[in-house]
Amino acid sequence: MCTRIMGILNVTPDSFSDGGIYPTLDAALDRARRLISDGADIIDVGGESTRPGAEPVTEDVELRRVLPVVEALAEDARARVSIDTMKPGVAAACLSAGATLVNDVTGLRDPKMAETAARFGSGIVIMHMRGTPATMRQHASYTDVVAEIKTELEPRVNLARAAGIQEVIVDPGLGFAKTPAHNFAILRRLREIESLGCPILVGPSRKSFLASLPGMDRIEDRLEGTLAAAVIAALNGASIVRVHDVLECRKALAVADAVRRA
Ligand code: HH2
Repeated sequence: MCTRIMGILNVTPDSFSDGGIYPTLDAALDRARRLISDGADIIDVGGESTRPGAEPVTEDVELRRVLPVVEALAEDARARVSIDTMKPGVAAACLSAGATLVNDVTGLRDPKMAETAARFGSGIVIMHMRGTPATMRQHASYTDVVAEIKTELEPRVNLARAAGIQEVIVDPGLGFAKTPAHNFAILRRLREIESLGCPILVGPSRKSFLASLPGMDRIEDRLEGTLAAAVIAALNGASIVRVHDVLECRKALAVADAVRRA
């Protein structure tokens, strides 16, 4: 069994770690090809940053950023294309351009999203978040973080299934309305989320919860921490990890996968 890797491709000016790095279609496609040759199974294309305090963008702006990339990548067909969006209109355009997975950080808050994914026969990633990227920090208060995430994800999973979506993936949403301590507890207790009956995706990559540990203040110093978190997630039941550093993660996960098989 191999843990799958979702490689991150943010075509935004303001993403927290790779914003503005791929300003042209060619630069974005070069990056995507690199992620694929490094071992990404899925490319997750995002056109709106979700970092705390990021400015929301209109559907038109988001589509102008992501659609040409999705079209070109879907044609290439060496990796599956996922669209990271909370807007059903963006999802629909990208699914008709060849994406086969919708990554919704609001976890189907807009009811049209489930209907859209079902209509195109696409998979869905239902991520846990409270509030919005602008307000989520105020909502990072739990009595039992893992139990509450499960309780809040369950109706969304049921909604997706009722809409007829076959492939439903859940994600506890590291860094979204969570303190560093919550994120560590989620990684330790990830298996408890398995009872939802869905594959689990985890996104630890370069995130600020790692900065609560020594030597990881700067984003560029978070690779080792990201790999440790990815390995722990894989050993605790994650089927997919979402990362920027695909080659390094592929090697780290090869060890985790070998240990799981041994
Ligand atoms: N994290 C981010 C964005 N999308 N999707 C899922 N399913 N899980 C995550 O943990 C997740 C996500 C935030 O990271 P990034 O894309 O690097 O930054 P930004 O939102 O600033 O573009």
